[in-house]
Amino acid sequence: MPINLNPEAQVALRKLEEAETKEEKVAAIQELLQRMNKHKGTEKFENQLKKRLTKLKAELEKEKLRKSSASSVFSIKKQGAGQVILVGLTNTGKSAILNHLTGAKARVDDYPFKTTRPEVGILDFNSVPIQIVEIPALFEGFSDSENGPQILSTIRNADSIVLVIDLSQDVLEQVNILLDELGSAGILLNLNHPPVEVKRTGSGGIQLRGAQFFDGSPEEITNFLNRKRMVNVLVRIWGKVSLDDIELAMDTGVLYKKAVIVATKGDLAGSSENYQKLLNTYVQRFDIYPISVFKEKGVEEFKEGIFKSLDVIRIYTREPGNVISDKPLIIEKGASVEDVAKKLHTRFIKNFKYARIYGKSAKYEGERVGLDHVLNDNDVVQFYLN
Ligand SMILES: Nc1nc2c(ncn2[C@@H]2O[C@H](COP(=O)(O)OP(=O)(O)O)[C@@H](O)[C@H]2O)c(=O)[nH]1
Ligand SMILES: [Mg+2]
Repeated sequence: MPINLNPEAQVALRKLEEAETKEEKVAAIQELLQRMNKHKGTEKFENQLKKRLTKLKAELEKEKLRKSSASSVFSIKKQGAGQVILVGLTNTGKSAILNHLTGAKARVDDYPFKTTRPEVGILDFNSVPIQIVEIPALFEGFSDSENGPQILSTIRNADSIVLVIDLSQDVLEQVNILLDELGSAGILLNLNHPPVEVKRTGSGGIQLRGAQFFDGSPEEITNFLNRKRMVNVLVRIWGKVSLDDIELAMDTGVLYKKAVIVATKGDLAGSSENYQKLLNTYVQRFDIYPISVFKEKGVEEFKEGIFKSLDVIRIYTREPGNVISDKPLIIEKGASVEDVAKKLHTRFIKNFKYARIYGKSAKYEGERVGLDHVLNDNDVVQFYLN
């Protein structure tokens, strides 16, 4: 802190020290710069402040881009039961997949980077419409390229991601590039949120719950939070975590997405060896579907995989005496009878007597259940109302 700071500026400086969000920091720096009596002795400090302001504004801008998915040619309105984005390097067969699954007419050829705008189609998966989107190919350094941030924000908005890996090329390098580029946009695939929550409380100092799960001493956490000037926080830990995990959990810009891998061009020479390599490294983390669009191999399994990646279930409904709906209701995994009722009509809740279930979640066909019964994929729910 520079000496000879006028009292007004000192007040502003205190505000800056207490500022928590980037917006608050920007406002505080601007106020400080305005209120500060400038002279030789404050020059260096002034420059530091300006630099910090520029950096903060740039970061805010980037965050805004990340969050905004509206008003860009790269933002795609969702349709159907879910939006699935095909992400891969150029020439890996994305357009061929999109066309084959949906009947879209994206250009397929050997010329690189020919898909420059998102291409969209609807896959009809046993009467469940699923939106498939091909975005322009990724490459190393993509996140810093002209349309990179917008396209990455499109990916952030997706319900699930398909990594398209060409089996006739170096498979591990492809996955590495894709994971790197997505990671630098804060998109993490098939990873769980670390088992820790850090919440600001406004009072009460630093409270630590579940410290026994932390792989270090509680003081390390306290020191870390102090360095971040976080004074009143509740840290809840419910599984093994490191300091890095805690920092990751505090980053609201990080998104955890579901993803599968489709391994393309399985008809080409060398594809089996490359498929093995892919399995050896990634089978734990990703479901991997080898296909050949040319030979129409593996496509049905891949469609199932796409559906599975959406974490939704199909529920068929029927009112007593009525026939079963032919189009399923699509609802998130783990949904209960109550969630289904809510989707149908308020009277299904208000006048609910009980429901009968036919399908995997029923102990026996036609089991009588209440609103809190948890459903399975393909269950039939029959409502009985007052
Ligand atoms: N052998 C083989 N080639 C394919 C297959 N799918 C696509 N290709 C070829 O791979 C090249 C790139 O395909 P395209 O779908 O345009 O790739 P994109 O750039 O990822 O959209 C084209 O020459 C396609 O004919 C496949 O299943 N087998
Ligand atoms: Mg293409």
